[in-house]
Amino acid sequence: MKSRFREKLDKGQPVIGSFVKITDPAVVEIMGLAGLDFAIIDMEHGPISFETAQNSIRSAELVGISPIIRVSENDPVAILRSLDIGAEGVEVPQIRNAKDAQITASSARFHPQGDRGVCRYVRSGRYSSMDRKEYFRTANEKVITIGHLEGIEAVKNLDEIMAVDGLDILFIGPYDLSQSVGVPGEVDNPLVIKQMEQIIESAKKANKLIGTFADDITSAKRWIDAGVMYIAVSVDVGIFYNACREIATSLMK
Ligand code: 3PY
Ligand code: MG
Repeated sequence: MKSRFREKLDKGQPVIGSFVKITDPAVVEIMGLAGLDFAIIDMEHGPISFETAQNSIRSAELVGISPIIRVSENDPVAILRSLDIGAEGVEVPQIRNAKDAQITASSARFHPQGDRGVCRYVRSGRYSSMDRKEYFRTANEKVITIGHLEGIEAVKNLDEIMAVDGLDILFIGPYDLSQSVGVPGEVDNPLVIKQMEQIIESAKKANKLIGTFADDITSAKRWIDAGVMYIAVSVDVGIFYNACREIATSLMK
């Protein structure tokens, strides 16, 4: 069965989610109950381990939100472990060239599309209770691969990265990109915006799906209008901080 995430993208509708750094699986569950399409369980930044991520994936499945793991680096083992514990997709930092993109694409799929390490005694293979052929076939069909373009090298090599089959979504990381153009953290700086707009235009011409991160709803709307189809809006800790801050500033003299 297709996830809501897949159905929306197939219909040409953008998918909306957020990053998760809090270790309690309730956070992903709440995001699902609120109607978000995906949760990116962040193992690049923050304290989340595979053991914790596995429980967050279980809670994602309870409420129909797609669990994506952002791995710490473009490492085939990190990618296969994320998929083995049940993530629907992997999001990989710092894709710089076609070789990086190829590593991500093939590490996430079994033969003949890739060389993902093979074990069916894991959660994604229902601990060996699933029919073998069915497991290897459906795993390749379902998986979503997302590669971060977040440095000038990636921008220079955009055409060769886009030519790699099997990288489903190209995700612009505005924060790392801002550092790469010399203005760390200034995600609204025209230097960053220009790079982002150029990547989006080239990707649209090549019929590639684009994703990005937005700090808030206003910025998310801007990128959706520009054609971004996978948009991560803020981070659990930031959302919680803003809500607490609003209570404090609204009610305290
Ligand atoms: C970045 O902006 O660099 C990211 O990785 C996502 O926010
Ligand atoms: Mg980044």
